[in-house]
Amino acid sequence: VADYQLYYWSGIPGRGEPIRLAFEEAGVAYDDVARGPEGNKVIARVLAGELGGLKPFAPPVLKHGDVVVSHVAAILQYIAPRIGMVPDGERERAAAHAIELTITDFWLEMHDVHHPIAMSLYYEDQKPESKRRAKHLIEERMPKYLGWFEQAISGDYVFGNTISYVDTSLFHTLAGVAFAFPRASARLAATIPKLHALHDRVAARPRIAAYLASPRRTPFNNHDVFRHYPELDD
Ligand SMILES: N[C@@H](CCC(=O)N[C@@H](CS)C(=O)NCC(=O)O)C(=O)O
Repeated sequence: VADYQLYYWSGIPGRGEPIRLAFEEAGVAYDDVARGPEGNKVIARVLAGELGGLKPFAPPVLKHGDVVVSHVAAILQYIAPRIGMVPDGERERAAAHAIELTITDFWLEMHDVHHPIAMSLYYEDQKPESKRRAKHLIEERMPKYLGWFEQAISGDYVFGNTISYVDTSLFHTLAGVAFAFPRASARLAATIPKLHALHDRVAARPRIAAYLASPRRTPFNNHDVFRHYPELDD
């Protein structure tokens, strides 16, 4: 049993992936509990409050000793200093958290494009609204978010030459955008060269490359935040 227990749906990378990537790059062991024998049933128990402390609203949830944390950005903020995935300075740590929270906001918009009316309805039941929203996402929101991430990169990585959890999260974000909107993403590429270079640099790091080639990495699919519906990508 590892010191860190991650509770997140198996079958999708989803919002578990930024946390997995931080552990993988750090070379720190974690248990991906729902990928164990009990499968996704364990998530219902966690959401019912079984781990103690504050009952989580939604996964991902991380348990470390008697500490239970939910929300991607809060989990990363908690683990990063312990696993060496954020610089020491208070300014850098505050900036890292702000960037991760902005990634969270962007992911919600990437989700809401295929669920613009309700999460409880199928995409097929909200296609005209999705199409309308996709135009604004592609033309306004994607350039704004990705352009903002671009200007936050100060060197090879966000914090100069030191990799942090923000870089592994941006890597996965850019990969998700390319999966969901390959055409829009190709058109935007020239405006975000540093983000693309960062993506490739993260992918080539030995531990990340080994992870990506392993069965621990679940491919993107259409049950996830990032979904590929070609009709939205015009
Ligand atoms: N802000 C949260 C969002 C968590 C979230 O939306 N989780 C999804 C699964 S990926 C969920 O179960 N949502 C249920 C709901 O919103 O009712 C985070 O960053 O972790």
